[in-house]
Amino acid sequence: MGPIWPSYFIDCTSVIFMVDSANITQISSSCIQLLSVLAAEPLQTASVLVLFNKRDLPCTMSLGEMKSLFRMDDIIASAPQSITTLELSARSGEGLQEVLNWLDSTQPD
Ligand SMILES: Nc1nc2c(ncn2[C@@H]2O[C@H](COP(=O)(O)OP(=O)(O)OP(=O)(O)O)[C@@H](O)[C@H]2O)c(=O)[nH]1
Ligand SMILES: [Mg+2]
Repeated sequence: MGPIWPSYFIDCTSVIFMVDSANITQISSSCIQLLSVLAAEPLQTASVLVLFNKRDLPCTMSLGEMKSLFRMDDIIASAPQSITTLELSARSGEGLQEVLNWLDSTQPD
């Protein structure tokens, strides 16, 4: 669905970019998609959450390994946006509270 994402960028103040961390074969394309989202003109001042999902499944890499494959430190250092990374299991709900806290913190008072 990546090609139609830009139709939703206008007036967008927060972005949650969800990565399927159980799908190793999609990691490089996911990283490229993330870079194109971060480069989009309407999103230059958005708050961005990169969310590594499906952390309940076995055989997934550690969050540190995922972030290293994404070159997340370089991305955070060079992107104009404020970027947060969190891990989640949408199935078990583990990590969900941190996501809600992040969402709450990005809303204007
Ligand atoms: N184990 C687990 N399954 C999840 C989690 N989040 C979503 N799913 C399941 O993942 C399936 C949806 O596939 P996704 O890969 O998330 O969705 P998608 O990328 O739009 O679909 P594909 O193109 O098939 O990959 C559903 O069966 C969900 O129940 C999670 O945190 N843990
Ligand atoms: Mg998928």
